[in-house]
Amino acid sequence: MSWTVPAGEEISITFQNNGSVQHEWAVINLGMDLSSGDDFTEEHVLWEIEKQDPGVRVTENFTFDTPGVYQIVCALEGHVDAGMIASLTVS
Ligand SMILES: [Cu+2]
Repeated sequence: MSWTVPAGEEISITFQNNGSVQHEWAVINLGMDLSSGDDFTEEHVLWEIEKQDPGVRVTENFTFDTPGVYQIVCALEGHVDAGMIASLTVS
């Protein structure tokens, strides 16, 4: 999955957890891409919608100042390795 958003403009991101366990939506800093969940530390995170319970829908706003391709992950244990990894292009 991938998304594209403009740099320098506040955007709204709506996160809805349709799963049966908690999930999150974390934006990884440019140049710090993860290859597996084992690599993850909080220092990797530029910004995140923190973990949410099943059925929860939240909307938060954020402004990406720097163009680039950002990795998006759910960094809960085992979730990156289960395929919860995506990309967000800021242009
Ligand atoms: Cu997850």
